[in-house]
Amino acid sequence: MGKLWSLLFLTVPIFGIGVFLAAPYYGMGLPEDVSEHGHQIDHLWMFILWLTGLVFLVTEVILFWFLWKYDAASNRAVGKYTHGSHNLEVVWTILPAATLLFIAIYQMNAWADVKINRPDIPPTVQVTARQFEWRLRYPGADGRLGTRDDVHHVNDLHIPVDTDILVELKSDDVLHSFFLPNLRVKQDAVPGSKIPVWFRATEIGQYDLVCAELCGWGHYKMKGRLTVESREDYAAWLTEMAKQQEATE
Ligand SMILES: [Cu+2]
Repeated sequence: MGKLWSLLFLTVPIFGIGVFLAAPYYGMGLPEDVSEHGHQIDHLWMFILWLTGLVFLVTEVILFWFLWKYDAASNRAVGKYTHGSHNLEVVWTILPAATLLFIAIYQMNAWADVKINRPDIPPTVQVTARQFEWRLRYPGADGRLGTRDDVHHVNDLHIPVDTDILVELKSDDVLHSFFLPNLRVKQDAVPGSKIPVWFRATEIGQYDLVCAELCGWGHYKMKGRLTVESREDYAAWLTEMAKQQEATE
């Protein structure tokens, strides 16, 4: 009976690993990446997944082996008690520390691209998160934000393809998180701060813009849309929006 329990236990990690390996074939892997920097993020993500997956596999196999070998039914000997091993503790402290240090250094370029090396351009759009929508403000014909001809819009973010985009991110009330899964962009919107976010989309299409920070009862519906279009279509859209706005003023 004891052996049967250890086999039953073994099915859990096998099922867990199986689900992970099968997920991408059922459309449950990472969402399609349509950003210039996305492959760096995905690479780090996969690297950490494989590393932790491997550690998981090894520990589960060892755990299973001990369950199998030392089940109570076939082992009548009294257990041996120890007060720990200083050497073992040193090893299992140094190994994770070295791994974390390696990851900290290994990810530096990706971090710099996404959070430090800001493109030297004026903001493409100002995004203000509020309960529970995304307010968008584009510079009008004068190309400058914060003037009378700014174009206002809600939840429907348009950007040109293959162009550096600089978002000025704000929040009107509480913490939100500006999340473009297909662009591998996620940044908290913090009340009182203007936070720059930049990226470059490589594929024309429509994608999700969602809030990734539980921000109140309506968090679930704080959903916008990202439209990546050609530069011409984008310019035409912006002109059309400005015209509509003028007509209702
Ligand atoms: Cu939110």
